[in-house]
Amino acid sequence: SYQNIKISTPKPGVGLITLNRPKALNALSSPLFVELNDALSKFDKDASIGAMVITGSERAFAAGADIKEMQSLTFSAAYTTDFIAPWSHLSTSITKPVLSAVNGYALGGGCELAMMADILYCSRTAVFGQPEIKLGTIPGAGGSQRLTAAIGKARAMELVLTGENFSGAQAGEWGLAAKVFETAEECVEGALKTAEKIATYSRVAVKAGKEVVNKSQDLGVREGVEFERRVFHALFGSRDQKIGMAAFAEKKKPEWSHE
Ligand code: CO8
Repeated sequence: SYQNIKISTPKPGVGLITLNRPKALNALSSPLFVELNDALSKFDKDASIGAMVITGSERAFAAGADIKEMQSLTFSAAYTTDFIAPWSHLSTSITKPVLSAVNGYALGGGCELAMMADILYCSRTAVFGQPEIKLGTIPGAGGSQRLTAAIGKARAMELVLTGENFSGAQAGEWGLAAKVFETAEECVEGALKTAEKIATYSRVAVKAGKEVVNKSQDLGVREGVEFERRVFHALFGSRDQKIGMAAFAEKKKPEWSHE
């Protein structure tokens, strides 16, 4: 029933969301975000799903927030309706791992959406950038913060202030992308395979793993290590820790309870 995205489950335990506004290079309009958030929540709640992948087309992951929608927006309307709020759903409410498989343009809000994912994969020829400066504005969905955390202040500042693009190959060299692929097809397949692998593990441990790594972005090292220790200790209360360690000792494959 979605108009702007497609969803499928192409591998066991994996939910795939494909952005699908080809005529607008997957520009991220408000209606698209309503659908994306709905699909993310449904997969997040679905016990058969262990991880998700967001992708676009070979030409565009997403060419940004929908400029035509924002063109006439006023400060008061943006402020009172909290215009950007729906964009936070992925990073604040989704607890299962999300991968982005980026091919073609990932500009502005498209780059920001890709960076909200827990793991970013791309093809060598993907085109990333934060070109908002050319529109008389700045990144508004976390781009300045996540890009800086991923590639360092020097490069991020240069990119945000010049609006210059960078390639998928550079994203890999700079540590923004975890893996870089030759073709779009390989990129999506690679993301699906990783998602499938993650989906085979204990949901409890995977959720905890995502949580502790993400906390490292907000906390200092000392507090982060303390947080990790608390979560690590807490996992001795899970059934899956007993199952996993018993299976190792007995040289068997663990059958996770997800409890
Ligand atoms: N918004 C709306 N429509 C878009 C967008 C966009 N971001 N990008 C492309 N389109 C549309 C074009 O208008 C065009 O439509 P039409 O056929 O009706 O004229 C169609 O998609 C195809 O695009 P082009 O003809 O321009 O295709 P080209 O291959 O010539 O160029 C580019 C591709 C280089 C990607 C070019 O389309 C472009 O520069 N797009 C805009 C990139 C950009 O500036 N993105 C940043 C947008 S601002 C932003 O994302 C701010 C995020 C902050 C948070 C937002 C909160 C809501």
